[in-house]
Amino acid sequence: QHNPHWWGNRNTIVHLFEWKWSDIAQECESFLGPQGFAGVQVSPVNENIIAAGRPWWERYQPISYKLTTRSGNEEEFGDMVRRCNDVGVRIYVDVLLNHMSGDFDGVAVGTAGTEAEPRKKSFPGVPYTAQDFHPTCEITDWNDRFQVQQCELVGLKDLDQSSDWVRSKLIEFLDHLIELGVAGFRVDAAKHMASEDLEYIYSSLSNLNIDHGFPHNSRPFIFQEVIDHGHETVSRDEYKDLGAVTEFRFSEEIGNAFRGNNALKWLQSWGTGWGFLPSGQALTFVDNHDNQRDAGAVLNYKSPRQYKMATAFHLAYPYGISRVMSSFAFDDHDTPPPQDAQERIISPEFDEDGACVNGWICEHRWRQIYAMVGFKNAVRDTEITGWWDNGDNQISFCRGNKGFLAFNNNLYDLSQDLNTCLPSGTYCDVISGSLIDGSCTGKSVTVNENGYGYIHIGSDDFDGVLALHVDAKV
Ligand code: QV4
Repeated sequence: QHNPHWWGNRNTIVHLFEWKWSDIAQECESFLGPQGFAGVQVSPVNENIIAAGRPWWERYQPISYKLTTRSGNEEEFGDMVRRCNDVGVRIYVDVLLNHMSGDFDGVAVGTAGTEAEPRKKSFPGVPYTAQDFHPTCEITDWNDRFQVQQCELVGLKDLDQSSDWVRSKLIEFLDHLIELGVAGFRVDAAKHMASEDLEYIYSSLSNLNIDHGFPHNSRPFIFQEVIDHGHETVSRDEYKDLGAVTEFRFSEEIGNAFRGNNALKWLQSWGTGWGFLPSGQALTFVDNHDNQRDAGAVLNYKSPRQYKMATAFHLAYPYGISRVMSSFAFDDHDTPPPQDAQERIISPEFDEDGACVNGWICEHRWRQIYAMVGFKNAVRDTEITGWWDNGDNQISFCRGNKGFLAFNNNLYDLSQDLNTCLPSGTYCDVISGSLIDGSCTGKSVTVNENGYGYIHIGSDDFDGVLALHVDAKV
């Protein structure tokens, strides 16, 4: 279940973290479809606990499988899926199969109004009772398989996926989403569930809904959240044949490289050469909604120059199933999404350039990022050729004869003739500008009959990357 069921030549997923369904529907029609995005990962869709201050993470504490959250209700969800599919943008849902909510004093009331008593492991909205869960214990040793898979991740009531009842409820929930037209799932905390149980669940799911344009016998796309830094007892390799797996080493290493901790020249062997999963099994990202909040090597929107360079490399180098993060501004781990005085999530608003203004960051609307989504579509099915580097932090490469990228992460200019592998002509650098009505608003590069062009990226240019492709020829 590794096929993401992309439409046409599209090949990038965006995570619209905490967005409302009606806003995503609108975004599919007005932005994502036109810009060639392949799909959207949406926040959890099922009913969750209500935590004080409404932190984003309350959505990782399920109360039932009713489809009502702060992002909207079932009707709005169904409408979104249909409208996005209609413009060739797939929907992937973040699903919580590992657990229900953590402790809550007394009776909790969820976002759909359902009552539960998490302390007693009583969730009548499903229904689940104590016997559907593993006995309570704490994960203290992350290299102890039993603890990782049968104890409680941060105190979240740990479902027993080997039980027929639990399996049937999870399959029913996922099948309901398939019926509504989704293309697949991000499986949260997959590492905390035995791979045999997941295999049973995945293989029991319905085929995708043909009324939403999926071919007969299409299997749901699965990508599993397994954090494996390379030395874990429960490893990514146990899950990779069931579906794609999040490749966290990619995120850490790309951050290291573009922060300058590792010379860009080493990226020539990027991918499996770095010990990453085979390309078709790896879900890749510069940052995700968890590690963007941690200090460390991982880059996020707060370091925009390096972040844009890392994202350009991510989308230009043919490795992995790419996902772009779209965040809201945060100060700390608990910052809620943009919300009003009644704690309702607010809709993104845009300035005249299309950038988000009211607390939403919308990295996917940064020109340098959506232009690279277009680049990736334009060069699809080509290989890396013509690698060049200066032995340090200046690199360039071609994607067949369809695209060319150059990066300068040195403190001096990159100025020289380089092989772009492109047919002769003048190309618009889609990073510094756009091709509008046949003229380029940024840098242009003239390529001669031998495929060479003069490339300049000043060390103090606004962006440290330049990108040319055949769909942006002046
Ligand atoms: C607190 C204490 C615990 C204690 C518990 C007892 O910290 O030590 O056992 O109370 O009641 C929130 C709070 C957390 C609190 C917990 C339970 O932050 O302090 O525990 O609720 O009340 C998200 C957030 C968590 C949040 C959780 C549930 O990141 O902070 O916890 O949602 O709301 C590992 C896993 C990996 C996981 C990653 C974060 O291998 O699978 O940790 N990633 C996924 C998601 C992530 C999500 C979860 C899993 C849980 O990507 O966003 O956690 O669904 O690496």
